[in-house]
Amino acid sequence: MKKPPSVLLLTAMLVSMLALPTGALADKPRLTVAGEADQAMPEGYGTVEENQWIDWIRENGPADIEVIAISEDNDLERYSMLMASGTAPDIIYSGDPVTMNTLINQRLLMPLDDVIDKYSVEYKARLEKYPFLRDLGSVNGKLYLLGAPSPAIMPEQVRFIRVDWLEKLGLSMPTTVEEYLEVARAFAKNDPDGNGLDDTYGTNLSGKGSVMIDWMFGDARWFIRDGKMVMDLTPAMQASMFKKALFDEGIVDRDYLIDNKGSKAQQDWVNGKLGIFQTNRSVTPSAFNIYKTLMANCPEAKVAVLPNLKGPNGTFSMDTYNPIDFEVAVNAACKDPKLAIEFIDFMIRDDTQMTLTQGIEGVHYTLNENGAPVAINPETIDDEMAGAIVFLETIDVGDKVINYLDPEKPLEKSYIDILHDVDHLVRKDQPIPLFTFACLYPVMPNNINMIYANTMDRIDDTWVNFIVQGKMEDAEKVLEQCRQMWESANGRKVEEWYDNWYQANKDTYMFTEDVYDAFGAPYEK
Ligand SMILES: [Ca+2]
Repeated sequence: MKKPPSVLLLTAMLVSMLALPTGALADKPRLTVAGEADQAMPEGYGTVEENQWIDWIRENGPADIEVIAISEDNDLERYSMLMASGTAPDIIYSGDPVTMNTLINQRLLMPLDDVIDKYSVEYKARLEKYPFLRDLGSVNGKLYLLGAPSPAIMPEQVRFIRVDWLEKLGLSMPTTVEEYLEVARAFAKNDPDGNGLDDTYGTNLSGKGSVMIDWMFGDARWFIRDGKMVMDLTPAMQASMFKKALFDEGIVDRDYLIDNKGSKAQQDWVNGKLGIFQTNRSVTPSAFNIYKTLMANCPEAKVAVLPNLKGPNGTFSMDTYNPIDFEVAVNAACKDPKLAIEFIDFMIRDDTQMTLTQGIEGVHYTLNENGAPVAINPETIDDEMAGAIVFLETIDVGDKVINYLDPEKPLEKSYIDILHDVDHLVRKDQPIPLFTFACLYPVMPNNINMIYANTMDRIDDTWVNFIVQGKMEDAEKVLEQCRQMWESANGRKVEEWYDNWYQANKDTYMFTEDVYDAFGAPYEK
């Protein structure tokens, strides 16, 4: 039995309370660190603030840390409150760029250029390797935000298709959005599973289905055209007409709006009742489990990856994992910036990240012949790792899954082949439809964002209404309504702000093409 580190910690705390700092831990300076309040801690594994991994960080890192749990939902509010009372953590964590930018504008975060220059080893090396991290993490020429780049742009979303159904119905693999509709229609109507019942769906609008269709029609809303940033609502109409056809003809489950997470669609897929599954579960271990379940239920199934489809506005890469995340900063009130950056350096070291994501070698995992960690107790590993603080992690999701699979086993080999095809969904010759990757979108000031977010919500609702209860021939009329909504909500102001931003940044910003250049698509490596 491994001795729980918390006993060691308790001893150390007692020792320090008695003012007899003899252990190494008691000598370490204190640092407060934001933790994720939202993670559910399994019983018996401590809390977000106190658990075996926090103890491990205290023992192995440069600081005696105290974790302050912050919920993602209202983190700006909470940080503002804590900062006002001088009790906010030294290390700030947020996945929300609006939170980070607001704190920067209120001068509540620390510029880190000098601190990194003087004291950092690891993050300094990261900045040298990825110089764009400095530009993108800076506001008004000062570096505030620390980021993690991925080794490549990794595809996240995918369309799986039942090739055995194509064969049975004498159809070929769709290559355009029109062919996609035809095939999905046949999958829903022509009894591809041969049981004589009308019990199959062509594809799914639930879960990621709806946004994946927007994407397929290039509905990016913002477009760079003739040297200007412009808003265009037309692709949303094209996508909505396509969705309406799927809905009206019963090619999709008409209850898609209540299957928000797509779990019903996933059930249909693994039960052999869905022909084209639009999902973001492609390269993670859970995706392989879904595949395994389908193959157990329907051993005759043959699954392939649907290539990117040509639509009226082009052919686009599938949506990806964020190639860069900026999620860590230092509180302007931090009294020991040197310690803060040393702590961050410790946290981003490869060996630290390995421990905090996979556990301790020999206890939680062993390495397979690819050098990939394999959990010793797969059933309990998630519980074991709960509460570990992991940030600025550089991950290569796809490779990781491939490394878990054994090419000697036919089922796993077939998923390795599928993963290779998934890699081809992200490609420079078919760039994503956005002018830059979503994680790099400029943050609008509050008053502008308010107009934008509220109006877009209303426009989205209008299209949903059109899909479920409108008339197809009214599509142009609905588009005109949406345009008027945008006009009367003062949308011009948003367009003005966006174009000003574009004119000021067009020569230096990282646009879609630059991201492809910097990271490369996975199969181009
Ligand atoms: Ca059937």
